[in-house]
Amino acid sequence: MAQKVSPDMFRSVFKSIDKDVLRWFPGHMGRGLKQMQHKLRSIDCIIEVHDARIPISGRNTDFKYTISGVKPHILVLNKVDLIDKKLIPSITNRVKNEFEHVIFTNCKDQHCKGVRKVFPLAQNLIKSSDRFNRSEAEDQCVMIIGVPNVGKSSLINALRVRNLHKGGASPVGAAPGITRSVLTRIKMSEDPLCYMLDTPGILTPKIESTEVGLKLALCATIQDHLIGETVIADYLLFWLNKNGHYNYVTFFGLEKATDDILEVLTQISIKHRKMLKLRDNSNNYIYRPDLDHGAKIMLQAFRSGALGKIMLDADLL
Ligand SMILES: Nc1nc2c(ncn2[C@@H]2O[C@H](COP(=O)(O)OP(=O)(O)OP(=O)(O)O)[C@@H](O)[C@H]2O)c(=O)[nH]1
Ligand SMILES: [Mg+2]
Repeated sequence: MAQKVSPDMFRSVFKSIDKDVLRWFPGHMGRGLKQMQHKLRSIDCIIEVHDARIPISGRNTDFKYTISGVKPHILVLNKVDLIDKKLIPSITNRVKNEFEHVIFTNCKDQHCKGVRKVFPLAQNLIKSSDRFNRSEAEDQCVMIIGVPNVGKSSLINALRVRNLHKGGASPVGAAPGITRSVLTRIKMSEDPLCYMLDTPGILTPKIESTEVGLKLALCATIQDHLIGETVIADYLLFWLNKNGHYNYVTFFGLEKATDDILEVLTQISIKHRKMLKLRDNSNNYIYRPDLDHGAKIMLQAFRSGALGKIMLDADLL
């Protein structure tokens, strides 16, 4: 890149947006939370899964009061393949006051060492806990909780394959809200007899700030259409410029780094030949770049890791 760029050349704050659009608490989440509370008596350990790209932001802190209480608790930061591994010690350090046990996982990797640690750690914690009302129960039950789309069902499937090599899988999908109710128990091991319970992703009904809401949206934990792909893509552009990540310029074939989302989306739409066919005032056909499609491509590039390894909470460490 010929031009010398630095973060102070770009916006320092993101435009304010209506906070109501960031709130997503559909009926299945309220029902799911009730089902989870109902099952609590039969749970020995809680595994909370969150997205490693936002290790500090967007966790549902209400879980501590409504779900986990005094049960052994493990924080699994999943999608570690999408962040720079060098950040793992500082993330662990940042969350250590809240979580004694933190494991980083990539559930898409069959050989992930983090995934391998989850089951033995849960076993140890259950063994060393007094299990309250369940001290007589022979089977163990672990509940997997977290906000939508962080990989809860993927973790269950990765663990299930590892320990049993058979049995029913939990449905997984790229959009948030795939698991919609507390599902039947999935057997993790025969000896000791241990089950896992998948649950629907549950966001906090009150998101603390616009920035947290937009980070959650960028990581696809809130459905895109609620906020709009263009707004989320604009936040991504803002974040990339502010944090000095300019590889989007070459990736999307732009001339230079820019703060103008319309310029970026126009270029992406043209490059991908995504055009809208419209009629002008004289009723002739004209073609215009499909900016919504451009925004979808831009978000997909971030979410798949094609824009590089990006940890959105880097400034909070
Ligand atoms: N890159 C990457 N993607 C992952 C990983 N784990 C899961 N995914 C993807 O993340 C998406 C969501 O996975 P799910 O397992 O359905 O997430 P969930 O938390 O059960 O989602 P809900 O049931 O909707 O709350 C899917 O597209 C998975 O393929 C991971 O470690 N790395
Ligand atoms: Mg799920």
